[in-house]
Amino acid sequence: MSNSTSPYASQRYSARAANFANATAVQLLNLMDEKKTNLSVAVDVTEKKDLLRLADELGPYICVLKTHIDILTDFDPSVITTLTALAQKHNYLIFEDRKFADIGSTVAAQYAHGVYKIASWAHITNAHPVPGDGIVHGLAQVGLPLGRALLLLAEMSSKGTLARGEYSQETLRMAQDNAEFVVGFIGQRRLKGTESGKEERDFLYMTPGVSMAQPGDALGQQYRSPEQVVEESECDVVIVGRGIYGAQDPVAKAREYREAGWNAYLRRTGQTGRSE
Ligand code: 5BU
Repeated sequence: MSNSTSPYASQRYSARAANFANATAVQLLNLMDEKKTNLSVAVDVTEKKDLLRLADELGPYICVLKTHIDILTDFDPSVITTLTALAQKHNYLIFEDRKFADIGSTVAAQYAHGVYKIASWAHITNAHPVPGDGIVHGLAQVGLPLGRALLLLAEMSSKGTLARGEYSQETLRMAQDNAEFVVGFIGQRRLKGTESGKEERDFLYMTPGVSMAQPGDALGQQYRSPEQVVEESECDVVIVGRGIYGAQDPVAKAREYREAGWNAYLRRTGQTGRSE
């Protein structure tokens, strides 16, 4: 077992479900242990046929499907109907990586309305904390009645990110004050609850910028391995994009990443071996 900085990092996902009041967080933690996966795939393709095919093929290996719905060139509402059916078929959650960043009143409208009606289908979405608590309150007005969950961007994977240090600690404080709806973070490491001066509580950490093959890309992306993310940095969900959907055989790659992420979790939590 690693030298844990958080009492929650050494607990099993399903045991941690009891630490959350939010039904979506509870569902996610339970299904991760059931399916034996802490892998999320970022399916950043621009045609609906590719998105839906990958969602179906990769579904058995993932706990979360991460979307950027606004990069589809041929979006229509049937995409949502099919994505929702696939999520049920394969028992995973959908995370729309929308990165809301405006005042509460505006984000509430962006979340509920427009072409995509994100709140109506995305179990999880995320927001930058930069506007202050109002962004969380605005999104919660729409999302909480629907049982949705929010992640705050505490850190980013990209080179030169301004989301660090005190900014990240303030993000933790914002989550602690709004924990009914904010179930965790997009981040690169588990933040210590006590650093914000508040009582330690459990949050989910989902981490993009993961590759077993590349150190980064030409546009500032920085990659780390599943082991670094899950064991060293004590994050919970490994998010992989091009490393999986860009491979010749995405299913084979998804299996590899799932195995690496899951074994790192087993080691972190002191469980030995792996039962398929
Ligand atoms: P990649 O192909 O594995 O590099 O894709 C990473 C995905 O995660 C992509 O959808 C990004 O928009 C997303 N992402 C990220 O890379 N880094 C971050 O800090 C955040 C999101 Br927040």
